[in-house]
Amino acid sequence: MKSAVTICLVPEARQGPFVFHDGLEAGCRAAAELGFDAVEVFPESAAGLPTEQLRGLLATHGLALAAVGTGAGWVKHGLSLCHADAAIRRRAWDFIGEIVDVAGAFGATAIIGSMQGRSDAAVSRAAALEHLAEALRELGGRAAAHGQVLLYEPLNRYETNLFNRQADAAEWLRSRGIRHVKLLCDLFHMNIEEADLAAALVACGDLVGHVHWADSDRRAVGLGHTDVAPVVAALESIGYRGFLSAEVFPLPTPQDAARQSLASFRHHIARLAP
Ligand code: LER
Ligand code: MN
Repeated sequence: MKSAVTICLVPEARQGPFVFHDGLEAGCRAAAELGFDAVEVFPESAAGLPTEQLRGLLATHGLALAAVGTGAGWVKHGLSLCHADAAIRRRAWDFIGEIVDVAGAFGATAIIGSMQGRSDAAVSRAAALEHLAEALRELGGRAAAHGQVLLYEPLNRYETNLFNRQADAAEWLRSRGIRHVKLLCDLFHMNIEEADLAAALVACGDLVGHVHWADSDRRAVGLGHTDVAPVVAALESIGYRGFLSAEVFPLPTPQDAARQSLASFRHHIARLAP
């Protein structure tokens, strides 16, 4: 497993659960100085990701790009894949598709989290799941053209009513035959929704594609009350080789959150212990 830390480039998401908020250069430098393997970036849009600068920073600092978030489409433009308005759904597809392409060029995945939307009075659950399935099929295929998968992230009940539990999402992906899509298992959301985090990960098996490495209070692992030892054992048991990416609040400071995230990663991934 590999370590990653989040860099947010969206001013509107400054209060969000991201460690670094002061630009790509400062974020990459801090990530590398601490010893992370990779960064995960939350850009304003595909066009808002300065790809040449990012390529240079990754090379200079020996970092990989773990994943790219798409949530700015929701935060800044109110786009979502299940919106009642077909034109807005189309814009959401396009917004995500462009990020899939830019991430794919770096050998990285794109994340669908808050862009999934929710069912409501205007969109029934059945209709919302049809919209989601159609989008995941299309965008998963687009990721596959880059040799990547697309990441779908079940969120807690306060953020979506589509899928809150990992195994429900896994079963749905399998039953619909949706390929090239894996799950982003965020330990913060899972702490709210799962009876047993480790069992949920085992049930998902090879559909686990990415992990947000966060404690129960969405601070760095070790600053809340989630017991991550069984989580790591479960990930090892299913042969997970991907990223544990710190998507947490920058508390008490960004540096502290990053340092604690990496320390907890090293503590629990024994072979990487210093
Ligand atoms: C995004 O990764 C996520 O976890 C959502 O809750 C948006 O904050
Ligand atoms: Mn997350």
